[in-house]
Amino acid sequence: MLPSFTLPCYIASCWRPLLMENIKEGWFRETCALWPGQALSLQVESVLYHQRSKFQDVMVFKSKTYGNVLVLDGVIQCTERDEFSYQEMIANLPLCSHPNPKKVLIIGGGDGGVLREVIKHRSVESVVQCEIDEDVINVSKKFLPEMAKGFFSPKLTLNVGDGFEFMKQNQDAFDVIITDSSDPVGPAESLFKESYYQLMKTALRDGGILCCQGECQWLHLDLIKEMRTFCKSLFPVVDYAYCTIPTYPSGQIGFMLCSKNPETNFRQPERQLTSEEVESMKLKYYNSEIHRAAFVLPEFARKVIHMLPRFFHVMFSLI
Ligand code: SPD
Repeated sequence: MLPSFTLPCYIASCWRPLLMENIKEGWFRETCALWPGQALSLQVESVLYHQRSKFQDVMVFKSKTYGNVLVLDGVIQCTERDEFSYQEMIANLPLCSHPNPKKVLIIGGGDGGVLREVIKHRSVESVVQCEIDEDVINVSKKFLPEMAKGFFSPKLTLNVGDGFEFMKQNQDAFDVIITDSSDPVGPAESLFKESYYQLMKTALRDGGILCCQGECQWLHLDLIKEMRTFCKSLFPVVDYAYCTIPTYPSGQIGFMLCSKNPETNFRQPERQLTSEEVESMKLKYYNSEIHRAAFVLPEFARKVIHMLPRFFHVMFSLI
Protein backbone atom coordinates (compact mmCIF):
# COMPACT_ATOMS: atom_id res chain seq x y z
CA MET A 1 0.00 0.00 0.00
CA LEU A 2 2.95 2.28 0.55
CA PRO A 3 5.61 3.52 -1.81
CA SER A 4 8.81 1.95 -0.67
CA PHE A 5 11.05 5.00 -1.09
CA THR A 6 9.60 6.23 2.20
CA LEU A 7 11.63 3.77 4.27
CA PRO A 8 13.76 6.24 6.29
CA CYS A 9 10.89 8.57 7.15
CA TYR A 10 8.72 5.72 8.27
CA ILE A 11 11.18 3.93 10.52
CA ALA A 12 10.07 6.45 13.15
CA SER A 13 6.45 5.51 12.79
CA CYS A 14 6.82 2.16 14.61
CA TRP A 15 7.22 3.98 17.90
CA ARG A 16 3.92 5.77 17.56
CA PRO A 17 1.06 4.44 19.70
CA LEU A 18 -1.72 2.42 18.05
CA LEU A 19 -4.65 4.45 16.74
CA MET A 20 -7.41 3.77 19.26
CA GLU A 21 -9.74 6.72 18.91
CA ASN A 22 -11.38 5.61 15.67
CA ILE A 23 -13.46 2.84 17.31
CA LYS A 24 -16.02 4.08 19.82
CA GLU A 25 -19.13 2.38 21.16
CA GLY A 26 -18.78 -0.44 18.67
CA TRP A 27 -18.47 1.76 15.57
CA PHE A 28 -15.37 2.43 13.46
CA ARG A 29 -15.28 5.99 12.13
CA GLU A 30 -13.04 6.98 9.21
CA THR A 31 -11.88 10.59 9.34
CA CYS A 32 -9.08 12.17 7.30
CA ALA A 33 -7.89 15.63 6.29
CA LEU A 34 -8.54 14.64 2.67
CA TRP A 35 -12.30 14.50 3.27
CA PRO A 36 -12.90 17.16 5.91
CA GLY A 37 -16.28 17.33 7.60
CA GLN A 38 -17.42 13.86 6.59
CA ALA A 39 -16.83 10.35 7.89
CA LEU A 40 -17.95 6.84 7.05
CA SER A 41 -18.87 4.57 9.97
CA LEU A 42 -19.04 0.78 10.06
CA GLN A 43 -20.35 -1.26 12.95
CA VAL A 44 -17.61 -3.45 14.46
CA GLU A 45 -18.16 -7.00 15.68
CA SER A 46 -14.59 -7.64 16.79
CA VAL A 47 -11.05 -6.42 16.17
CA LEU A 48 -9.13 -9.32 14.63
CA TYR A 49 -5.70 -7.68 14.38
CA HIS A 50 -4.18 -4.39 15.40
CA GLN A 51 -0.43 -3.74 15.32
CA ARG A 52 2.00 -1.13 14.08
CA SER A 53 4.10 -2.44 11.24
CA LYS A 54 7.46 -0.86 10.42
CA PHE A 55 5.52 1.63 8.31
CA GLN A 56 1.98 2.12 9.51
CA ASP A 57 -0.92 1.29 11.80
CA VAL A 58 -2.46 -1.95 10.50
CA MET A 59 -5.90 -3.05 11.67
CA VAL A 60 -8.39 -5.68 10.54
CA PHE A 61 -11.83 -5.80 12.08
CA LYS A 62 -14.86 -7.98 11.49
CA SER A 63 -17.72 -5.67 10.61
CA LYS A 64 -21.39 -6.34 11.07
CA THR A 65 -22.35 -6.08 7.39
CA TYR A 66 -19.19 -5.64 5.26
CA GLY A 67 -17.16 -8.71 6.26
CA ASN A 68 -13.54 -8.25 7.33
CA VAL A 69 -12.16 -4.74 6.82
CA LEU A 70 -8.50 -3.75 6.31
CA VAL A 71 -7.62 -0.31 7.69
CA LEU A 72 -4.21 1.37 7.30
CA ASP A 73 -3.41 4.47 9.32
CA GLY A 74 -7.12 4.83 10.08
CA VAL A 75 -8.27 4.69 6.43
CA ILE A 76 -10.32 1.83 4.96
CA GLN A 77 -8.39 0.02 2.22
CA CYS A 78 -10.85 -2.76 1.48
CA THR A 79 -13.82 -4.65 2.81
CA GLU A 80 -14.76 -8.19 1.84
CA ARG A 81 -18.19 -7.06 0.68
CA ASP A 82 -17.32 -4.36 -1.88
CA GLU A 83 -13.58 -4.69 -2.69
CA PHE A 84 -14.29 -6.35 -6.03
CA SER A 85 -15.46 -3.16 -7.73
CA TYR A 86 -12.17 -1.29 -7.23
CA GLN A 87 -9.87 -4.29 -7.73
CA GLU A 88 -11.62 -5.45 -10.92
CA MET A 89 -11.69 -1.96 -12.41
CA ILE A 90 -8.10 -0.90 -11.65
CA ALA A 91 -6.92 -4.20 -13.16
CA ASN A 92 -9.26 -4.65 -16.13
CA LEU A 93 -9.44 -1.08 -17.43
CA PRO A 94 -5.75 -1.14 -18.43
CA LEU A 95 -5.50 -4.86 -19.22
CA CYS A 96 -8.47 -4.80 -21.59
CA SER A 97 -7.12 -1.61 -23.20
CA HIS A 98 -3.86 -3.33 -24.17
CA PRO A 99 -3.83 -5.66 -27.20
CA ASN A 100 -1.62 -8.31 -25.59
CA PRO A 101 -0.48 -7.64 -22.01
CA LYS A 102 2.19 -10.15 -21.03
CA LYS A 103 4.29 -8.53 -18.31
CA VAL A 104 2.55 -6.62 -15.53
CA LEU A 105 3.94 -4.62 -12.61
CA ILE A 106 1.81 -3.88 -9.54
CA ILE A 107 3.03 -1.23 -7.13
CA GLY A 108 1.41 -1.46 -3.68
CA GLY A 109 -1.72 -3.61 -3.50
CA GLY A 110 -0.58 -5.57 -0.43
CA ASP A 111 -4.03 -7.07 0.18
CA GLY A 112 -3.61 -9.05 -3.07
CA GLY A 113 -6.96 -8.15 -4.67
CA VAL A 114 -5.49 -6.47 -7.75
CA LEU A 115 -3.08 -9.36 -8.24
CA ARG A 116 -6.01 -11.81 -8.05
CA GLU A 117 -7.66 -9.97 -10.96
CA VAL A 118 -4.49 -9.57 -13.05
CA ILE A 119 -3.60 -13.27 -13.08
CA LYS A 120 -7.05 -14.15 -14.41
CA HIS A 121 -5.89 -12.89 -17.82
CA ARG A 122 -4.54 -15.71 -19.94
CA SER A 123 -2.22 -13.41 -21.88
CA VAL A 124 -0.44 -12.36 -18.67
CA GLU A 125 2.68 -14.48 -18.37
CA SER A 126 4.35 -12.80 -15.41
CA VAL A 127 3.53 -10.32 -12.69
CA VAL A 128 5.97 -8.47 -10.45
CA GLN A 129 4.44 -6.93 -7.35
CA CYS A 130 6.35 -4.42 -5.23
CA GLU A 131 4.83 -3.93 -1.80
CA ILE A 132 6.89 -2.41 0.97
CA ASP A 133 4.91 -3.62 3.96
CA GLU A 134 5.19 -7.37 4.43
CA ASP A 135 2.84 -7.22 7.42
CA VAL A 136 -0.01 -6.11 5.13
CA ILE A 137 0.59 -9.15 2.91
CA ASN A 138 0.69 -11.53 5.88
CA VAL A 139 -2.37 -10.02 7.55
CA SER A 140 -4.29 -10.28 4.26
CA LYS A 141 -3.29 -13.93 3.81
CA LYS A 142 -4.70 -14.62 7.27
CA PHE A 143 -7.82 -12.44 7.40
CA LEU A 144 -8.65 -11.72 3.74
CA PRO A 145 -7.90 -15.08 2.10
CA GLU A 146 -10.17 -14.56 -0.92
CA MET A 147 -8.20 -11.42 -1.83
CA ALA A 148 -4.77 -12.81 -1.01
CA LYS A 149 -5.01 -16.07 -2.95
CA GLY A 150 -3.06 -14.58 -5.88
CA PHE A 151 0.08 -14.53 -3.73
CA PHE A 152 0.34 -18.29 -4.38
CA SER A 153 0.34 -17.91 -8.17
CA PRO A 154 3.35 -19.24 -10.12
CA LYS A 155 3.09 -16.15 -12.36
CA LEU A 156 4.09 -13.91 -9.43
CA THR A 157 7.47 -12.54 -8.41
CA LEU A 158 6.91 -10.76 -5.11
CA ASN A 159 9.29 -7.97 -4.24
CA VAL A 160 8.93 -6.76 -0.66
CA GLY A 161 10.67 -3.45 -1.03
CA ASP A 162 11.11 -0.23 -2.84
CA GLY A 163 8.86 0.20 -5.89
CA PHE A 164 10.68 3.37 -6.94
CA GLU A 165 14.08 1.65 -6.85
CA PHE A 166 12.67 -1.37 -8.65
CA MET A 167 11.39 0.76 -11.52
CA LYS A 168 14.68 2.64 -11.81
CA GLN A 169 16.40 -0.70 -12.35
CA ASN A 170 13.76 -2.16 -14.68
CA GLN A 171 13.27 0.16 -17.59
CA ASP A 172 11.41 -0.66 -20.78
CA ALA A 173 10.16 -3.80 -19.06
CA PHE A 174 6.36 -3.89 -18.63
CA ASP A 175 3.24 -3.83 -20.79
CA VAL A 176 1.03 -2.64 -17.95
CA ILE A 177 1.80 -0.94 -14.63
CA ILE A 178 -0.90 -0.68 -11.97
CA THR A 179 -0.41 1.50 -8.89
CA ASP A 180 -2.77 0.46 -6.11
CA SER A 181 -1.84 3.03 -3.52
CA SER A 182 -3.36 4.51 -0.42
CA ASP A 183 -4.33 8.19 -0.41
CA PRO A 184 -1.99 11.13 -1.15
CA VAL A 185 -1.47 12.13 2.43
CA GLY A 186 1.90 11.38 3.99
CA PRO A 187 3.94 8.60 2.37
CA ALA A 188 1.81 7.93 -0.71
CA GLU A 189 1.82 11.60 -1.71
CA SER A 190 4.71 11.10 -4.13
CA LEU A 191 2.71 8.55 -6.09
CA PHE A 192 0.47 11.36 -7.27
CA LYS A 193 3.37 13.46 -8.60
CA GLU A 194 4.83 13.98 -12.07
CA SER A 195 8.22 12.42 -11.19
CA TYR A 196 6.49 9.13 -10.32
CA TYR A 197 4.61 9.10 -13.63
CA GLN A 198 7.87 9.85 -15.43
CA LEU A 199 9.43 6.82 -13.77
CA MET A 200 6.49 4.61 -14.76
CA LYS A 201 6.82 5.88 -18.32
CA THR A 202 10.42 4.67 -18.51
CA ALA A 203 9.52 1.32 -16.91
CA LEU A 204 6.84 0.72 -19.57
CA ARG A 205 7.62 -0.90 -22.90
CA ASP A 206 6.60 0.79 -26.15
CA GLY A 207 2.81 0.80 -26.30
CA GLY A 208 2.63 0.29 -22.54
CA ILE A 209 -0.29 1.39 -20.39
CA LEU A 210 -0.54 2.48 -16.78
CA CYS A 211 -3.47 2.77 -14.42
CA CYS A 212 -3.27 4.42 -10.99
CA GLN A 213 -5.61 5.04 -8.10
CA GLY A 214 -7.01 8.46 -8.97
CA GLU A 215 -8.98 9.62 -5.92
CA CYS A 216 -12.50 11.04 -5.97
CA GLN A 217 -14.32 13.56 -8.18
CA TRP A 218 -16.48 14.73 -5.28
CA LEU A 219 -13.44 15.54 -3.15
CA HIS A 220 -10.25 15.97 -5.16
CA LEU A 221 -11.06 17.64 -8.48
CA ASP A 222 -8.09 20.03 -8.29
CA LEU A 223 -5.66 17.18 -7.69
CA ILE A 224 -7.18 15.12 -10.53
CA LYS A 225 -6.95 18.06 -12.91
CA GLU A 226 -3.34 18.76 -11.95
CA MET A 227 -2.49 15.08 -12.50
CA ARG A 228 -4.22 14.97 -15.86
CA THR A 229 -2.32 18.06 -16.95
CA PHE A 230 1.13 16.62 -16.20
CA CYS A 231 0.10 13.22 -17.59
CA LYS A 232 -0.83 14.96 -20.88
CA SER A 233 2.68 16.40 -21.04
CA LEU A 234 4.16 12.87 -20.70
CA PHE A 235 1.81 10.57 -22.63
CA PRO A 236 -0.04 10.89 -25.96
CA VAL A 237 -3.23 9.40 -24.48
CA VAL A 238 -4.61 10.14 -21.00
CA ASP A 239 -8.08 9.50 -19.60
CA TYR A 240 -9.94 9.29 -16.32
CA ALA A 241 -12.55 6.75 -15.23
CA TYR A 242 -14.29 5.85 -11.98
CA CYS A 243 -16.27 3.20 -10.18
CA THR A 244 -18.75 3.19 -7.34
CA ILE A 245 -17.81 1.62 -4.02
CA PRO A 246 -19.76 2.21 -0.81
CA THR A 247 -16.84 2.16 1.66
CA TYR A 248 -14.53 4.68 -0.04
CA PRO A 249 -15.03 8.39 0.70
CA SER A 250 -18.13 9.73 -1.07
CA GLY A 251 -18.86 6.26 -2.44
CA GLN A 252 -16.61 6.32 -5.46
CA ILE A 253 -12.98 6.30 -6.60
CA GLY A 254 -11.27 7.14 -9.89
CA PHE A 255 -8.45 5.84 -12.06
CA MET A 256 -5.87 7.78 -14.07
CA LEU A 257 -5.01 5.92 -17.28
CA CYS A 258 -2.11 6.76 -19.61
CA SER A 259 -0.86 5.04 -22.75
CA LYS A 260 2.40 5.29 -24.68
CA ASN A 261 0.51 4.15 -27.76
CA PRO A 262 -1.10 7.15 -29.53
CA GLU A 263 -3.70 4.76 -31.03
CA THR A 264 -5.13 3.73 -27.66
CA ASN A 265 -8.74 4.67 -27.07
CA PHE A 266 -9.45 3.81 -23.44
CA ARG A 267 -13.18 4.35 -23.96
CA GLN A 268 -13.47 1.42 -26.36
CA PRO A 269 -11.86 -1.67 -24.81
CA GLU A 270 -9.31 -3.16 -27.21
CA ARG A 271 -10.26 -6.62 -25.97
CA GLN A 272 -13.97 -7.06 -25.26
CA LEU A 273 -14.83 -9.80 -22.79
CA THR A 274 -17.62 -12.13 -23.83
CA SER A 275 -20.27 -12.93 -21.23
CA GLU A 276 -18.70 -16.42 -20.98
CA GLU A 277 -15.34 -14.82 -20.14
CA VAL A 278 -16.96 -12.52 -17.56
CA GLU A 279 -18.54 -15.63 -16.03
CA SER A 280 -15.41 -17.79 -16.09
CA MET A 281 -13.26 -14.97 -14.68
CA LYS A 282 -15.86 -14.65 -11.88
CA LEU A 283 -16.17 -10.90 -12.45
CA LYS A 284 -18.80 -9.18 -10.33
CA TYR A 285 -18.37 -5.54 -11.41
CA TYR A 286 -16.34 -5.29 -14.62
CA ASN A 287 -17.75 -5.98 -18.06
CA SER A 288 -17.11 -4.24 -21.37
CA GLU A 289 -20.16 -2.00 -20.99
CA ILE A 290 -19.13 -0.70 -17.60
CA HIS A 291 -15.64 -0.19 -19.03
CA ARG A 292 -17.07 2.24 -21.59
CA ALA A 293 -19.45 3.87 -19.11
CA ALA A 294 -16.72 4.45 -16.51
CA PHE A 295 -15.29 7.30 -18.62
CA VAL A 296 -18.55 9.24 -18.78
CA LEU A 297 -18.13 11.89 -16.11
CA PRO A 298 -20.81 14.04 -14.49
CA GLU A 299 -20.79 17.56 -15.91
CA PHE A 300 -19.24 19.28 -12.86
CA ALA A 301 -16.25 16.93 -13.07
CA ARG A 302 -16.00 16.72 -16.86
CA LYS A 303 -15.73 20.50 -17.08
CA VAL A 304 -12.82 20.65 -14.67
CA ILE A 305 -10.95 17.46 -15.54
CA HIS A 306 -11.19 17.69 -19.32
CA MET A 307 -10.74 21.45 -19.60
CA LEU A 308 -7.30 22.09 -21.09
CA PRO A 309 -5.11 24.59 -19.25
CA ARG A 310 -4.91 28.07 -20.80
CA PHE A 311 -1.48 27.61 -22.40
CA PHE A 312 -2.84 24.72 -24.52
CA HIS A 313 -5.55 27.05 -25.90
CA VAL A 314 -2.95 29.72 -26.64
CA MET A 315 -0.74 27.17 -28.40
CA PHE A 316 -3.60 25.77 -30.50
CA SER A 317 -4.74 29.28 -31.50
CA LEU A 318 -1.23 29.95 -32.82
CA ILE A 319 -1.21 26.86 -35.05
N1 SPD B 1 -9.41 5.99 0.40
C1 SPD B 1 -8.81 4.69 0.24
C2 SPD B 1 -8.18 4.44 -1.07
C3 SPD B 1 -7.49 3.12 -1.08
C4 SPD B 1 -7.06 2.67 -2.42
N2 SPD B 1 -6.29 1.47 -2.37
C5 SPD B 1 -6.95 0.37 -1.78
C6 SPD B 1 -6.21 -0.90 -1.85
C7 SPD B 1 -7.08 -2.02 -2.25
N3 SPD B 1 -6.35 -3.03 -2.91
